[in-house]
Amino acid sequence: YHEPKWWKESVVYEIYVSSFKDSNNDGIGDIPGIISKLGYLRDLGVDIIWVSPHYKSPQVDMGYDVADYQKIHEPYGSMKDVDSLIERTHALGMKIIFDLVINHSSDLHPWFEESRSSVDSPKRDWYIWRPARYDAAGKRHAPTNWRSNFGGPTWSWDEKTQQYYFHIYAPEQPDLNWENPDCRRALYDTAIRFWLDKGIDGFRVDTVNRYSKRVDFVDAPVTDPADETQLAFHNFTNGPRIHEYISEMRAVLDEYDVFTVGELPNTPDESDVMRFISAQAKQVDMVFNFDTVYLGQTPGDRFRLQNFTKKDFKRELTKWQNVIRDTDAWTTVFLENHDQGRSVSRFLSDDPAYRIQAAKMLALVLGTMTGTLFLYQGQEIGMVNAPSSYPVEEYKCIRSVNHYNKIRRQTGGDPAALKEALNALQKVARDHARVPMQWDDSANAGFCAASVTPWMRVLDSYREINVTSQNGKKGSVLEFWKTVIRFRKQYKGLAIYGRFQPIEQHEDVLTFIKEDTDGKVLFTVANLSDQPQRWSLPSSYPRLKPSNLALSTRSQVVDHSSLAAFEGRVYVSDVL
Ligand code: TEU
Ligand code: CA
Repeated sequence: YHEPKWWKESVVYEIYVSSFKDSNNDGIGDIPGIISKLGYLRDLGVDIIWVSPHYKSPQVDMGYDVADYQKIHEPYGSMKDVDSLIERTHALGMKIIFDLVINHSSDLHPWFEESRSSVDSPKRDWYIWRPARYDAAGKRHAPTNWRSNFGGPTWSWDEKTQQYYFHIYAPEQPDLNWENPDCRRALYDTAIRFWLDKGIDGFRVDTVNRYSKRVDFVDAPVTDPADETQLAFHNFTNGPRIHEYISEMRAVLDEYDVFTVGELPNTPDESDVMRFISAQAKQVDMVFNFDTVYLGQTPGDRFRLQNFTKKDFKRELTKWQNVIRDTDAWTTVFLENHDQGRSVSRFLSDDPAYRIQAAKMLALVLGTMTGTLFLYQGQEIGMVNAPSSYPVEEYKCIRSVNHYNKIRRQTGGDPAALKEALNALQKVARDHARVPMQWDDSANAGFCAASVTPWMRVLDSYREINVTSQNGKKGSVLEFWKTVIRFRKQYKGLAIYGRFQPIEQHEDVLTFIKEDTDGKVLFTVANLSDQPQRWSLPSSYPRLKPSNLALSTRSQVVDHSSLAAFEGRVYVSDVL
């Protein structure tokens, strides 16, 4: 049903530059560090590497605040290093994509410095400026009551020119004004063409649905009277001109043979999503939907945790499989990235008794789903969240720090409230994905020399969870991922392109069928719980037999009707 394309069949691996591998022992990962690990990635079965923002940046939001689209963040290396990264990746038969962050820039980008210099600046209109509002008492207020994504208002006051500028994220990340065609053209040239001319193979497009805002700037309804700002992402997500802008950008990308994956926050609605991913609409080739990773979080307040069930997890995990099934649209398969806690900790269990089984079971499930498969560094070895004993000072992400400080301010430092805040960080902070990669069991986990202090503390779990101890070791998470990736490619007609059919057997067990055009069948069964469960091969698919076992998270399968805690299996009708 889905037209085959190289980027649909590829396994993409996200590299978070600052935490992947430090080559020169300054405690910060770098481009030469990535180059030194390309062989490892190829052996894992990776086809495409996605490099997190490596551009010049003051790093208020870890490089998602770009100060120059054509310069390299100095601690990461030089332009020569990046050129050779591209060349070496291609020489090993892999492709490479960069992160495209053009909804906003850094406040230190020369464009913003020019824009803020005077109301008459030729670049004034490249950012979003509005006058203040004044109440009856003459007190100054922001143009709207909208809340930004990292907490606090979406507007910051500029003393010099006596106006507010708009920012969805931190005040140091002013939004570019996409309404201005000169600004758009400058972005296409400096941020897109410049890198595609160097031969990269596409982009991961940051917050692709936020370029167009409502420009009438009306207040959001007051849902949180205690707060000075209100939940307002509807006003700056999927705005009125969004598809016009993306079409224009797509025409630039189509000058090259590349692919794009867009990030689609706050867009649960199927028809909204289809407008981005249907092949006919020619917007982006696929998007990241966050339905699964939002589980347990409250919209607009990530750290207000809620309970969720295995049933919820199954529903969200399979949502887009069902939606795209009979369409020309394509999707992504992922559970981790640099903004999320570790999947094993978030959705299953990182108890040492279970975490290996759980990580392998997720590999098997993701590996048989339709969509382009994305892995995040460390996921392939089953890395887990920092433990609850991890002190709050170790959390570095702007979002985590802002949240904790807000609770401290609001409660006057109430110990119970702070404990709850720390508990939320331990579950869903972005920091868990940003700690150094665990390469071996030497001090600092082989990320940097033992004598160096890495920019983020290495998790103590590196002693048990690291690449060296798993590489070549039968039964390890890493070897299992290699097996799953090989399997996925060998059986791509089923695992990648097969028609998805959910089968419901038990609340805590995920079961689904994939069928190809020749009538071959794949069956995935996965126990999401820490209890043994019963299951059966679906009788409506008589071609499936116990002897068709193709993949299993355990070395020995004794019983074809029960599963141990977190066990998973795949059966394929023509495997004998
Ligand atoms: O994130 C976009 C974004 O809006 C996230 O807050 C998203 O809603 C959330 O991660 C889903 O759980 C991107 C980058 O991935 C992030 O690292 C940046 O901080 C952000 O853009 C700003 O550039
Ligand atoms: Ca370094």
